[in-house]
Amino acid sequence: MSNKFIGKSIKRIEDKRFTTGKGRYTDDIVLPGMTHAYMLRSPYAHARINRIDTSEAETMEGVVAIITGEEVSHYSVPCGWQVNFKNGDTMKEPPHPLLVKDKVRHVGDAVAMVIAETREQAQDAAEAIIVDYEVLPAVVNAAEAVKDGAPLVHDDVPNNICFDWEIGNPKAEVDEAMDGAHHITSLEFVNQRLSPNAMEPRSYIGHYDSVYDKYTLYTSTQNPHLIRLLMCAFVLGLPEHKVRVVGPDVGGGFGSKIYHYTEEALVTVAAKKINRPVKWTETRSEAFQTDAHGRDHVTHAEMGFDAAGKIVGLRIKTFANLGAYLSTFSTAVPTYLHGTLLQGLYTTPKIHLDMTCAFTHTTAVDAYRGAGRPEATYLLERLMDLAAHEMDMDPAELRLKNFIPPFDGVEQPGYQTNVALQYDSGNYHGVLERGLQMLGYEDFRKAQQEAAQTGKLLGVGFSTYIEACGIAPSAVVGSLGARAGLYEVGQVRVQPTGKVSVFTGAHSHGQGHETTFAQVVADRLGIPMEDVDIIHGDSDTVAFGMGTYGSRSLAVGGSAIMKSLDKIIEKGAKIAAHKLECSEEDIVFADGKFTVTGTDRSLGFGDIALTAYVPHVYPQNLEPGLDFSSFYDPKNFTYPYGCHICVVEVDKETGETKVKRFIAVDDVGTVINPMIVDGQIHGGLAQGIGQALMEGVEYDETGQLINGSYMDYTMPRADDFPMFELDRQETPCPHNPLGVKGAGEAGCIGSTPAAVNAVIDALWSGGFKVKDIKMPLTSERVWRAMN
Ligand code: MCN
Repeated sequence: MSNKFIGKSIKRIEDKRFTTGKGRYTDDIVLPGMTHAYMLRSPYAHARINRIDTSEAETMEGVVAIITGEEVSHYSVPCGWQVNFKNGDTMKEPPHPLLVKDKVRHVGDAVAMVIAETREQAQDAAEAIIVDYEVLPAVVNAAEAVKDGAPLVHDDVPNNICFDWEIGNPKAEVDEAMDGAHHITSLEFVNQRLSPNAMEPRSYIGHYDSVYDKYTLYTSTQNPHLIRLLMCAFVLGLPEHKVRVVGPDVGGGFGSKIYHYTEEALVTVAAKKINRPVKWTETRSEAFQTDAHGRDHVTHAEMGFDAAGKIVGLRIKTFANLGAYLSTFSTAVPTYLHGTLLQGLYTTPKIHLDMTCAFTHTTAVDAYRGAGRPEATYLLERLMDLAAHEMDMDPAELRLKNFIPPFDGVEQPGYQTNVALQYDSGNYHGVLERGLQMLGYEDFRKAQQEAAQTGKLLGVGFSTYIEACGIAPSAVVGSLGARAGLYEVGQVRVQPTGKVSVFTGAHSHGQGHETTFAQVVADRLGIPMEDVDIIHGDSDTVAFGMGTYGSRSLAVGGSAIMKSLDKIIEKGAKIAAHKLECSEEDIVFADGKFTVTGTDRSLGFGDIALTAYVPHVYPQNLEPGLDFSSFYDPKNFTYPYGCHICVVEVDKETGETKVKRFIAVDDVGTVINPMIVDGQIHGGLAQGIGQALMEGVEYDETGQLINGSYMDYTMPRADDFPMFELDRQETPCPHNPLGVKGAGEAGCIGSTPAAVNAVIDALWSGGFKVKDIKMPLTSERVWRAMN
């Protein structure tokens, strides 16, 4: 494979349309006869519906139809991942209706869908619907929800517990290790709820073609095929071959567009009912209220150390908030995407997580960039820096002392953790040492001491993280409760003229696949990148796919394409051997040419492509054409890791925090496009530091969402950050053909604890021995911590 494109910062092909306003998003699509829908939503977190009266609304101008819960009461959206209670009982999975008819369970729960000629007419009519609500008490916090007497979200779910769950070593062994510890650092904290804030709000169009009896759903989704499967097999019972799902250009998702949302099924049902297309696009307020949120853990964690600073045990109790209904992957996030990462980068011999997942009167919580892994990293890395303060040790040295030794996964085996996973390859010392070098650690500590003497608070925070991504191995995820496989599909169609169409089941919604996948294909075939077209996002065009999340697209989707490229080259070699009159074994393929070994006799890729479509000139036992499709299901996850270091200055008078430097040294295996990976890391860092210092969804005790707009929900902006200082280490993944690990979430996973640790370190440098400050670390909270 030549490396003309791989490893190069090729500018993103797709950016031409995005930066010139030519992207084609769902809301840009206009179909003949299209109608517009508006959702009437509950203003209360918990209320019984005594009556819904649509009579006046139905007579209003432009109204085409009004759908209420009664009409669609036979449908329910299931969860995609089954988790069992500790005792083996199946998790509680109450119905998730498309529209509520009896009881609303969070602010924004949908009560009716109004369809009209225009969106404004639909909204006007929705406002004329009378709903008689009987308001009930609500509970919004998972740790409170499980207490006796807390208001119930679902009448048949006692104490609101969806399931309890544990992972790690037997609890008694962990207790024993902790009993023998020289020092125990303990921390109670909240990993607060976040809103995903994709730039493009969710948007759907349902279309029904009565001539062909065919449905089309245009949806701003991260995985068209999965939505089709869920909708056909589990929700509406439609024949899958009669349903086309198209995910056109999608303006970001960050996890929130993985799931099958009720409105997707509703526009589909409605389109057939009225025999006209139905478009629904949410407002930004609806996005805050109804796009699945992320995080929301309440945790008590303890880490035990021996006298030399070696970790002897880790004991955790967490309450995870699932919201009012189960979203598609919500149950997997606090369990298999979180508990399995609690080994971190350390040799911790005994680990136990006790997890309780609870329903509350809030929006559903599911995967938000990082999903479970940022929560695990936050827990470990906060404990590490705090332990260093408490034991008066250096936080970098404490980590180096506890790191798993380097291993490449080839000569040295993968590292088996105590929490189920086997890491693939890594050199954890390498990333921290490089980070320290970039920081100029010794000089920083001197400067910090000098600053403290003048009353200035400088702090440094560390975070050395690992994550499991390239979400797949069907065998593994299936055994853990996934209700679908997690392979990927890649089809390579070489056209007779040698131009190449690649169909991938991955879905790009900002990640740059059209560029990076083309880099891989062009290098493998030795052709120009312009000769490669990457096609995704349409279930009628792409054979199948499992979509994009869990930083899986390159490692799993790219590997599926590689598998098909190998088949193309193998068949090409057969054709070349026939034409060059030699044995197939004597053909080598490199730089776009099939050559007879040791000679200068060769045929170009284009020549072979054309020949493949002229069957009478090559062996009769070969089928015509040059077109292969492959399913790739890896052996393991990939395990990127890295070191993030944050330097802050805290104003003693106001508590205001300024990020002065942010260093990130990440190892995402072999890098296909350094510029795109840098962009992915930058975005992730902004979101991770955003969680630490600015963001957080707040509900009051009645369940009102009190910061559901950009007036109140603080998003980080470019001028909140210094230029990020990035570097990389490349330890190839030993089990996929490209040696790549995921890069899409790394920035968001490592950065949050680094930023919080930096503020805490600044406070300690001024003599304020603070253990924790609730995120986001607003100036008020920091000031209160000091005073
Ligand atoms: N890449 C690379 N070399 C590597 C790893 C990745 O060149 N070693 C490139 C890939 O080819 C791809 C990009 O980096 O172009 C990200 O690849 P990957 O890590 O495989 O992640 P996915 O493509 O599967 O994207 C999913 C990931 C997730 S889970 C979230 S959440 C997220 C993210 O991507 N949401 C995003 N990045 C986002 N970026 C944008 N703009 N918008 C979102 O919604």
